Amino acid sequence: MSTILFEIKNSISIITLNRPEKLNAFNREMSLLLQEKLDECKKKEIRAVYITGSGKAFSAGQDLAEVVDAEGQGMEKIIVEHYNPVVTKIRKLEKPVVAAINGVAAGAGANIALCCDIVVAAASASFIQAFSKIGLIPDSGGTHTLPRLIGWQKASALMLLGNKITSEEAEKMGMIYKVFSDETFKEESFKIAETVSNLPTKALAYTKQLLNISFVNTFEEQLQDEDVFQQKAAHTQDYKEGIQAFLEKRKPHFTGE
Ligand code: LHQ
Repeated sequence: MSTILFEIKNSISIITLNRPEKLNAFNREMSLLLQEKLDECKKKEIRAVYITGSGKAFSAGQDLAEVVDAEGQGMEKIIVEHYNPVVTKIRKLEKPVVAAINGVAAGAGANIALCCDIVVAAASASFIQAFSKIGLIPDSGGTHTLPRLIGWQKASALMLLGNKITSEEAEKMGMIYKVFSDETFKEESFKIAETVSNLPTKALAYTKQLLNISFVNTFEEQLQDEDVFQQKAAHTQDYKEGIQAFLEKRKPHFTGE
């Protein structure tokens, strides 16, 4: 069985982390395969990506057995070849990425989840910045993403203490978008992917790019960049359709063009 399951349903790529017996911990194969599949999502026909885990976890982060394996990848390569490319590909992908957190998300597993565009979780899921417990620092962009999501103080405490928090706590502090009951989680989380897959893909991609650069831009620079991207959005077919549908009082049919 492959460590990453990949399926395309309508225009949605479904990526499932698939090492359930290891709580979907990342080994080299899984990290490289995930990168390959994220690259496949650049194809024009894909209009949304849905990432989840198989079994009871989303991901327990790095496979710790692989780190100490003398035959395995040295520590030097893990960040540069495994995690940095994964989170960079997710942020740069010009499609909305929905992370559906079905169970525990720990270490790099948590921070990969948190860099996605919309993060939703099952009520029984949990999040742990597990790094300090094993003498490491939070990676996969966590030290950049988490304080921006929930503020410096909460991020600092969660990263230093390495406490497990429930998905409901994560929702309350703004770390994730929504929690669904375990019973409805699969259906409701997938509905979000379906919804974004039918929206104007290019406008969503521009919005994502604007959010990315807002981390470094001044307010004035951001206003200029909004102008640039708004001009681009106004040249899309979907913009024409959106306006037309509004004026004709009908539902728009967006094609991603
Ligand atoms: C695992 C793992 C795991 C292997 C559970 N590896 N087997 C970057 C740079 C370089 C190096 C290191 O890492 C990184 C990035 C990182 O991600 S660092 C953080 C790595 N992750 C962790 O430290 C989390 C370790 N796991 C846990 O703390 C617990 O397993 C959690 C809280 C995730 C889940 O707890 P439980 O639900 O009680 O499950 P469990 O602990 O019983 O685990 C079930 C099985 O999965 C067990 O195997 P076994 O053969 O005994 O059934 C674990 O050994 C295995 N497993 N995490 N990361």
